[in-house]
Parts: sequence; C-alpha cells; structure tokens
Amino acid sequence: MVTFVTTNPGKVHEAREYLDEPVEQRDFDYLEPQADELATVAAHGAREAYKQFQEPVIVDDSGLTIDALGGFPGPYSSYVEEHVCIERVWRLVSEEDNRSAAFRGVVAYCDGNPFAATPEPVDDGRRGQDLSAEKRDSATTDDQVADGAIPVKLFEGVVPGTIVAPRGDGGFGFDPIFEYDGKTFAEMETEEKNAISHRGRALAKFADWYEQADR
Ligand code: ITT
Repeated sequence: MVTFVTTNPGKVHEAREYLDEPVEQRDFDYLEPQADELATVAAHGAREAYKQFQEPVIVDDSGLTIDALGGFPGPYSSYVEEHVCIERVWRLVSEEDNRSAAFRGVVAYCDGNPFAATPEPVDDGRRGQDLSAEKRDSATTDDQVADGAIPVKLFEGVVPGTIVAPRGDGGFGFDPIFEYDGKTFAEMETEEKNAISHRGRALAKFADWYEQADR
C-alpha cells in the first residue's frame, strides 16, 4: 500500500490508475517553503508528511511553466488556478506568439530510512549515505526530522505542451488549456494522460524503484 499525502484528489486519482499497489490518500496541508525548485518543496513535504504520519509516504509537487511568462505560474500554480483561474491565464498567453509550456512534477518518497539503492534520478544531497552512522541509526527521531536529515528519494517528470483556449472536461487544474499532440489533457482519459504526463513519468520511475528497492 502506498500512502499519498496530498489535498488534491486529482493527483490521487491518477496515481491509483497508474500504480499496481493500492493508494491511500491522506489529507495534510503542510506549510510549503517558498522555493523555485519543485524538488526542494517536494522533499520538504515528504519529510513533513513522514513526521506527521510516521509511515512511508509519497508527496507530489508539480506545476505549469509558461515560456512566454518567464516560467510563471511555476511554484504558484495552485494559487493561480484558484485565484486567477485558467481562462485568464489563457487570455494572457493568447496575446503571445510563443505559447509553449511544460508541466513539471516531482514525486518524493520518504520512509524515514536511508536507501540502499541509488537509481537515477536521485535526490537532494542529504541522503542516508551522507549521514554519519550515528545519525543514520537515529534518523527517525524528531530532531533528525526537524534537522532535515531524513533521506528523501525524488522522481521527476516533465511534459512539453502548448497553451490553448480551454477544451475538455476531464482531469483537473490547468488540464483544459494544456495541449499535447492535438489534444488537451482534459480531453484525455486518465490512462492516456498518465502515459505521457509529468506525473505519469515520475510515477513510472517511482514504481520501477519501489518494486525492487531494498526498503
Ligand atoms: P498538494 O500540495 O496538497 O498535493 P496542490 O494542488 O496544492 O495539492 P501543488 O502545490 O503541487 O499541489 O500545486 C500543483 C498545481 O499545479 C495544481 O493545483 C494544479 O493547479 C497544477 N497542476 C499540477 N499538475 C497538474 C496536472 O496534471 N493537471 C493540471 N494541473 C496541474
């Protein structure tokens, strides 16, 4: 069983379609650091979630980056979706010649233990192997968690696309304005989206590792 810590049911729906393991959602709204790097936010979230639930967890930090807007909304995607709304984002981009964009996502796994295996893509520089033996043994104490020393494994995915006028009623978030190969993500079945999406790619890497990892 995989525990997916998120407030976003759309992410969980996709993970359930993708992974062979059962996926349980736990709703936990941790304070996200203000950081440009998704990996930094995801690693922090995984540690906070592990600290809260004391069981193996995954979190997903993701966002849309629009080239003509200098990568905006990026780390602010969730806020912009909620407060600006996607039609206005489309209107802004419709005036631009370059409408290219990308969804990026990082899935972060944390079970409080260092990892024996180190497949790519790996982590944030604070992995178990970097800890002293003493720290490794006590890596599940609150101090170590607060210290940021708990190892986290990161799996990244990116998908390029184009911003278009909203189409389709599937998916969630920015899916109706994100087109890939002639279809918006909101016009795709979940399975179809998972086969190409940032989350699908990150989950594929996670699933490969999770199946064989010496956890
Ligand atoms: P949690 O942090 O609780 O997991 P969240 O929705 O706030 O939920 P993020 O902080 O990672 O998650 O923000 C990601 C936002 O990026 C999300 O709310 C959407 O607006 C957008 N987004 C990410 N992946 C997407 C996808 O596959 N389709 C459409 N929009 C997506």
